[in-house]
Amino acid sequence: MTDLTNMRLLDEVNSPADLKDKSREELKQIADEVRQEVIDAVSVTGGHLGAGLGVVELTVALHAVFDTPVDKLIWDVGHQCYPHKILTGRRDRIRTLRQGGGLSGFTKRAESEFDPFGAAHASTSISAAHGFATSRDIQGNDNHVVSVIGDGSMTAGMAYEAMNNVGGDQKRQVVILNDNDMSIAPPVGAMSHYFSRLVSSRSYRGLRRFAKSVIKPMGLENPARKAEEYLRGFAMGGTMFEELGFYYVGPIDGHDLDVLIPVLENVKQMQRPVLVHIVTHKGHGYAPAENSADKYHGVSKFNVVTGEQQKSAPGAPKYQDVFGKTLIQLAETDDKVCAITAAMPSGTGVNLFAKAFPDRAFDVGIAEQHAVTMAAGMAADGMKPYAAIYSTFLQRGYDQVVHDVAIQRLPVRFAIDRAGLVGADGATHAGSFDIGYLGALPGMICMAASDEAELAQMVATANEIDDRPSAFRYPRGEGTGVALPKTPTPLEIGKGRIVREGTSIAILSYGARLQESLKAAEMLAAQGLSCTVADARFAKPIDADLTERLVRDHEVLITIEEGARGGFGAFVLQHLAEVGALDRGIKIRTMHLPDVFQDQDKPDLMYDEARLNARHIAACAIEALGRGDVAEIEAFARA
Ligand SMILES: Cc1ncc(C[n+]2csc(CCOP(=O)(O)OP(=O)(O)O)c2C)c(N)n1
Repeated sequence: MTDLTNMRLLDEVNSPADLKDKSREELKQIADEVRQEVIDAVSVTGGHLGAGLGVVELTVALHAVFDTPVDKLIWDVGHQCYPHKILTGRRDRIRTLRQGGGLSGFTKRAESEFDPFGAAHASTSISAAHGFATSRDIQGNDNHVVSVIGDGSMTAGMAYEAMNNVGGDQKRQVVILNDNDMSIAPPVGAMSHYFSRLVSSRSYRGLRRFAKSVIKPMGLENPARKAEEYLRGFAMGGTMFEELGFYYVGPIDGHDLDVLIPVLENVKQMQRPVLVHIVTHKGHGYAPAENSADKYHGVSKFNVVTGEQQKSAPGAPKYQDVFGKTLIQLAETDDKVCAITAAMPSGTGVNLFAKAFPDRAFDVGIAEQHAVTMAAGMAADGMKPYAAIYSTFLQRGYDQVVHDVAIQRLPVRFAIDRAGLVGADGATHAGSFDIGYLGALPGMICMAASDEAELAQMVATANEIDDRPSAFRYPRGEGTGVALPKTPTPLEIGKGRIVREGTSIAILSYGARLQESLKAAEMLAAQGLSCTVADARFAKPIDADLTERLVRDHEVLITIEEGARGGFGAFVLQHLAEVGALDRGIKIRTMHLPDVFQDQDKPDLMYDEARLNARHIAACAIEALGRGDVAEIEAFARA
């Protein structure tokens, strides 16, 4: 293992330009040093590890061969870009990855000129690259455009929309297919089988031998040979990509710089779309990652020597597991219940359901649009599909929610995980918008769970809703530790509940800010200010009686939600306006996420920044009421 204190070659690399004069052997050493640096950094920050380790050699080769940032290098998802960050002037901040104020865990335009396009959601790279290539040609520039996309991300429709366009236009650009035979979970679908067939073909094994015996000695020292002819020797199979208009090269060993560099040098000379199929191993070069089932896709802090990850103290069950287990309970007596995930089986708890009911669980790949419409089809044919999709990723399937589900009033159940702020993954992964975008749809039923017992009841409620779509949202992470119902019972549709009775201030919470609302009520009570706290449960249909009663019987109404403006608070205001309840000048405040994309931090600190924690709620109440002491609230919060 490389000694971190003695990384002499990597110390000389402040930008990719510093790779240009390095020999092949030096580049190999730099790759080893980058790998060690990634392992060491992620061991203290946590984050995406396996994917980055798999592209260390590719990253070195790309920066050695191409002239970034003039040449555009676009990483799909961006979770594999830590080696790229190390080589592009961000090594000094690499131990701030995913921390508040630190480097993003993905590519980000605002962070570096070497990140020409930001990402974090999958399968956008070929489209973005095609935009760069098209723009380049219009402007008469001659830079290269390279995108790197994983086999998992190749399961999304967007990648094919882009390839269709690129192959038709024939603009010069390079797509690297980084095939490690993994998504977060093992990859699914026919394309995955197709890639495996290409890779396991005899020609690939032959090529590896060929690469060792021919490329190394030959290198690029045969200028008489045209690049295209030279590469012909490598192109085997790949028919599908060739049919789509790409020049296919591969599969080649993505960990061997002696293969990668000459191939990229040649590809660089080609005047058309090229697809280079490289084979890599997720977690390459770090045994604990290589040997684990998920290849250390995402890790917490860990011990570099043993690979052992820091475990959080066992606490309340995770929301995602409560969802999975409740669905199992329902499915035991209801053979129509089934679950769909878009490449996130463990993240959504669908893995638990899949174990219990393998025939009724479906991982469709990174294909949220397809997942939603497939669920619509199943619902139309009498099944009870639960589409378990993170709030942020459901954004990609929105037209399908509108056009295929809502307009046809099909009873798809949307289990919306990661609602609200998510912490280290930052703005791209925050579940901010679903309340507004689902609440706008006629006929939709929208619920939010204030704790894990409520979630269980909502899973059961959705099971009963057979004449229209429904959705329930819940946060990332652990529940609050409340007892779970033995048999979850359905809730009355459109009815909230009073959790604490008071007189002056009413806090109407939608979702998991309920705990902070209750804490705020305590803070206010300490000042003699009496507070009602209600759990709205439903944003649609809104609980008209409850909302109207709260404004009628209190001096101040505060709504609070873990979502963007234009969500629950807006629905409450619209309802009250429509029934004339605002006409007499009631004091209302809507608390929601701020109108900015918040950078990553610890979730609690992000909620602090969003001013949605207990002391902010209490301060908001005092400001609206015109009585009480905000300074005292601060003191209470510190105590
Ligand atoms: C639209 C969308 N859905 C889901 C995800 C979650 N996700 C992040 S990485 C990943 C797997 C990507 O697999 P692959 O492209 O093969 O890259 P690898 O991690 O194997 O290098 C998934 C499903 C996402 N980022 N974007």
